[in-house]
Amino acid sequence: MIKTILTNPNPVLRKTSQAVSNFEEKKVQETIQDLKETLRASKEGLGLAAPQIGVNLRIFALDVDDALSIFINPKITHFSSKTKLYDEGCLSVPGVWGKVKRSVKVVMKYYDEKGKKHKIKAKGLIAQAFQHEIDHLDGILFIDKMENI
Ligand code: QAP
Ligand code: CO
Repeated sequence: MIKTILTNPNPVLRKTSQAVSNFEEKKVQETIQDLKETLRASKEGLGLAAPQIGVNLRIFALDVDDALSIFINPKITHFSSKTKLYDEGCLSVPGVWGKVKRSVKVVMKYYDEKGKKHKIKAKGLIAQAFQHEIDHLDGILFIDKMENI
């Protein structure tokens, strides 16, 4: 189902999300479907995390180059010391864009929607998006980190 995207301020966006323990659980599979449908419907959206649709589970979706992927229990295992100020926005903070300091490269472990384990390296926009979406799972919004320049 297409869900309403929660906007700041909403306490659900500030909670620490729980790790998925059972991938077969109905709530988990429903959330995955809802993230896909809601992100596709948003058109301008690049990423969407479960708390943004009212579910405090550690799941997010990314839609890059017309490929929508699901990331479950993501954990960044390496942040490059090289950082950059990236332009960033968020569907939960509509109309606001600003600069956020992010690592240029990351290594991230996660599970896909079938429960298969992955470890991937990312740089640039994808690395930025991973960091932004994992922040959502920890109750952090990009405006908390935005620099005044
Ligand atoms: C996070 O953000 C992100 O304010 C995903 O009016 C952002 O999809 C990762 C959006 C930038 C990397 C780079 C925000 C659309 C979408 C708005 C989004 C808006 C329309 C933000
Ligand atoms: Co966001």
